[in-house]
Amino acid sequence: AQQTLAPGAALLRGFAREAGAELLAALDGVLAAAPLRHLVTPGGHTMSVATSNCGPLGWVSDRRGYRYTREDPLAGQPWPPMPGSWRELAARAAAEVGFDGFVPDACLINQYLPGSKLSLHQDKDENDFSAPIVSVSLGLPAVFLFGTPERSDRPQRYRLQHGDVVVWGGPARLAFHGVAALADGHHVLLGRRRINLTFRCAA
Ligand code: MD5
Ligand code: FE
Repeated sequence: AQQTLAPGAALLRGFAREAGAELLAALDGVLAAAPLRHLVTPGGHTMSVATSNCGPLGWVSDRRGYRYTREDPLAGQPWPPMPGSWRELAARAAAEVGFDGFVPDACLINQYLPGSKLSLHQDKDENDFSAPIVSVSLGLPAVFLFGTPERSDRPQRYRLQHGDVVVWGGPARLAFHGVAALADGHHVLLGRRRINLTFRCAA
């Protein structure tokens, strides 16, 4: 079942539910090579969400700005490879809503603990806005805030649960969005955590 949140934004409820445990089996290895860290924004705020990356390119932020890099600045090494099971799941989800041949070159990993949030923002550090972004929610549920390309428009709220996948493309690609402070809880596979994987074509 596919729910259209807005033109270009498709919610595939439970699309990654069956693969969830297999996706998570690859997570520890990725994070051992590229540990989660709290990035600092150009404005000097430390993000409450902890992030890492895998794949050829990874998204980073520091006082100098936001950008994609080939190396993890923490490890001084290339980002770890994107697990095949992750890339395939993302490609299947994209194809399900008409984006055939989606080959992401970046996977951003966001970890939310109770209280972590992501303020309203646009994703515009990628070079090609015609490619979609695929987002996979795992662990604790979160309230996703989904606005429009206009910052002042009041966002709609959607509860995203373990296994939910959203494909953002077309006119939704530059919508303002964020995640409300994570409520405490317990998930059988992830405990007190929410993990979001976002697959992108950054180059
Ligand atoms: C998250 N992450 O739940 C979200 C999922 C980020 C981020 O926002 O930048 O790391 S990705 C949601 C997304 C991506 C691209 C477009 C839109 C939403 N949108 O149009 O709303 O950690
Ligand atoms: Fe975003």
